[in-house]
Amino acid sequence: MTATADGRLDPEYDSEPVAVEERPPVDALTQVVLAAGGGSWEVTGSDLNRPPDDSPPDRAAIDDTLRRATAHLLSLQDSEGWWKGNLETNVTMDAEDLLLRQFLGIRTEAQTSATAEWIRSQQREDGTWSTFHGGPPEISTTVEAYVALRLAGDRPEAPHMLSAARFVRESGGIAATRVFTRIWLALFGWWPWERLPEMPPEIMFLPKWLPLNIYAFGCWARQTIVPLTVVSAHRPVRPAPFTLTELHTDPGNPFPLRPLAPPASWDGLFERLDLVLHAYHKRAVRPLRRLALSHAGRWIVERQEADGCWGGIQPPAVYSLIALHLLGYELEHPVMQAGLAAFERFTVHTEDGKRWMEACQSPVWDTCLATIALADAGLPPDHPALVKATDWMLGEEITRRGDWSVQRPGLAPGGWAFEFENDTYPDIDDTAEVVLALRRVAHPDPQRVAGAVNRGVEWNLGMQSKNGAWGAFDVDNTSTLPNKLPFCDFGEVVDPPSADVTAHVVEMLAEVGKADDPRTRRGVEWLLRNQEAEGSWFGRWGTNYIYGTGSVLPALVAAQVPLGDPAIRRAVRWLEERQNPDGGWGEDMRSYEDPEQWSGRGESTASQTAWALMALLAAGEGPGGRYAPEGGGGTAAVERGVRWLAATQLPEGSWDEPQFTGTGFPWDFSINYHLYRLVFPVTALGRYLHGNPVLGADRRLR
Ligand code: R04
Repeated sequence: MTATADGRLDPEYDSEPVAVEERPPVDALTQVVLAAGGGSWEVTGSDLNRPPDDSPPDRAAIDDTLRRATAHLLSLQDSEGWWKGNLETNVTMDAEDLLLRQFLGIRTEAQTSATAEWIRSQQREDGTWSTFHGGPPEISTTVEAYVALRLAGDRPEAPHMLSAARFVRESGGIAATRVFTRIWLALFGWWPWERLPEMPPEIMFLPKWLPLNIYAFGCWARQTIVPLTVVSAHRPVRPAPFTLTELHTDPGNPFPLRPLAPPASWDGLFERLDLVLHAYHKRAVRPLRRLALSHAGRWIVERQEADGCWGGIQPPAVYSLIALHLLGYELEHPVMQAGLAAFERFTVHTEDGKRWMEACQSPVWDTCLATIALADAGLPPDHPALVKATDWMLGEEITRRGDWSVQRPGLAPGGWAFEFENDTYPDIDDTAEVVLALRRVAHPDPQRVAGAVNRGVEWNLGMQSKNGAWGAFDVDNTSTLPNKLPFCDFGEVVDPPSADVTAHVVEMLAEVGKADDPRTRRGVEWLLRNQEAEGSWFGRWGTNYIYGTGSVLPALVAAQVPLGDPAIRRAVRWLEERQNPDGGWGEDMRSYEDPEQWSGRGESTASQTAWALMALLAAGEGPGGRYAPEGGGGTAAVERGVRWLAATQLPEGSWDEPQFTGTGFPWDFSINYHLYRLVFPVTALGRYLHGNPVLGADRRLR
C-alpha cells in the first residue's frame, strides 16, 4: 500500500480485495414486499408481512406498530440521505458557550437570554442541575449554570438562584468543582490559576514511546488537553463582571489547598510532580516554552476540520478557540471565524425561543443505524431511501490519515467518523456499523460499495489491539497513568478496548464472511473472557450492561458461537431476570456507580427494551427460533417485551424517551440520542417479525 507524502491515499492504490460473500437471497417475505411494493413504503394496513394461520393473536398489532415506526423514521430522512437526531447532554455546554463568548467579547443579548431560558428550564425543584434526566444534583454543572444565569442578569436574591447557591455551598463550594469548571472560573479571576493543576505545553515534546505523551491519552482528551496547555501557560484573566462569594463554603478561605495524598501513592506522586511543575511555570525556560506553544498552536490548527470544528465535539472546539486567540489569532482570522461558525451549526433553537447546544452531532451513526433498522423492517434492499443513505455514507468515507496513524503508520485509511466532519478521527464503531449498513443495501454501483466495504474492513482489522479487542478510536490506548493525573478528574481519558465496540466489529467481520479469520476468533475469545459474572457485558458507549449484552449476543451468534453455548444461555437468563414487570427493560445511569444494585435495572425505555430484544432474538428466543415455544411467537420474555413496545408507542410512530441511554463517559458524561428511541425499536420489531439477519441463511426464520 502506498500513500503520498501528505498522507493522502495514492490514487493508484488498489486495495486487496476482501473475500466478501454474497448476501444470501432475500427471504420469502421480502420478496412479497418487493413484488407488491415497487420500492415505496407506505402505511397501508395491508397484510403483506403477516404470516399465515399459526400466528399468535397480537401479531397484527405488532405489524402495525412496526409500520408506523418505519413510516415515521422514513419521514425523518434529510433530502441529502442522512438522518440526525439531536444529541442532548447537559447545561455545561450552554453555560460554556456563554462563557466563551464573554471571554472573547462577542456575547450578545439575544443569545444570552435564549440560552438562559433553556438553562432555567432544566433546573430542578431543589434548585440544582444534573448531567442527565432524573440524575442526582451535580455541583460542577450547577456552578456553571449558575454563573451563566448571572451573566444573563439573574439576581443572586432570586429564589431559583438562592437555592442553587445553597446547594453549591453545602457541597463544598467552588473548591469542590471539577478542574474544567475551575479553569472557566479562572479565566475571569473567580479562581486562582495557581490553585489549578499544571498542564505544561512542553508535554508536546514527549515522544510517542514515553508515558504521558499526548498519544497516550484518548483522542478526545488529547484534543482537549493540547489547547488547555496553551491556556494554562498564559493564565489569562478577563475582568469579572460580578463576584461569586455566595458560592464559597468558607468565604474566609475561598481557595483552600487540598491536603496532599501520601507520597507513596500515585495521587501523592503526581501531586508532588504538580508542585514541581508550578515552580517550573514561574521560571520556565522561555525559548523552550515559546517553541512548545508554537508547536501546540500548529498542532491545533492542523486539526481544524472542514466545518471549522475540532474533533466534532464541543470541549476541544471551545478550548482551541481560546488557545488560538491567546496565541494571537484575531477574531477576524478565518480559523477563528470558521470555529465560531461551527458553533452556530451546533445550536438547537426550540419552537418557544430557547437555545441549546449539542456537544457533538451524530449523522453518520444515526444514518447507519437507521439503514440497518429499515432493512430489518423489511424495506426492499433497493428502496430509494436506502440507496440515498448509501450514496451519502459512501461520500463520508475518510480517505486520509489521522491521529490513529501515529500507532499504525503503515495502515491504509478507509473508515468513518461519527460526525459530518471529523476526518482526523474516524472511529472503529462507526466503521463497523456503516459496513453492516452498506451490506444491507442493493446499490446500483455494487463495485463502489464493495471498495468502500473492503477498505473499512481492512482498516478495522488493522486497528485491532494487542489483546484481540477494539477500542473506539485508537490501538492499544490502554495506559493507566493519564487517569491518575490531578488534572484529569473528569471522565475517561483513555480509550481501551470495550465489549460493545468489539462486538460490533466481530458482527461486521462475520457478516463479510470472516467468521473463521483468526483475528475474528481472537475478538470472540476476548468477548467470552470479558463476560461479567452475572452473564452480561459492560456497555462503554451505551447504558449500560443492557447495551453491552445487546451488542455482544448478536455478534457471538453471527460469529457462529452455538446458541446453546453456556455464555449465551447465561446472558439470556440475565436479561430475563432483569425484565421489568411491565415487560420492558431499562437501566439507570447509576449502574456505572453501583453495579451491584443497578446493573440492568431502571425504568423501561424504548431503546433499552429494543437492545434486550435484539439480544434475545439473536439467541433463538424469537418466533421460529430454537428456544421459542411450539405454535408461533417467541419466548414469554420476548412476547412481553414486544408488547411493551406496541403499548407505549406514540401516535406519530416514535416513543417518548426522556431517560438518557447513551454514554459519553461512564457516569460523568451521559447522552440522550434522540433517534435511539426510534431506530432500535424498528430493528427489534423488524427482527421479531421477519427473522434475524445475524442468524445466517440456514438458521433464519422461515
Ligand atoms: C456511540 C458510539 C460511537 N462512538 C462514540 C461517539 C460518541 C459521540 O458523542 C460524544 C463523544 C465524545 N467524546 N469525547 C467527548 C464526547 C462527547 C460526545 C467529550 C465530552 C466532554 C469533554 C471532552 C470530550 F457527545 Br470535557 C469522544 C464510539
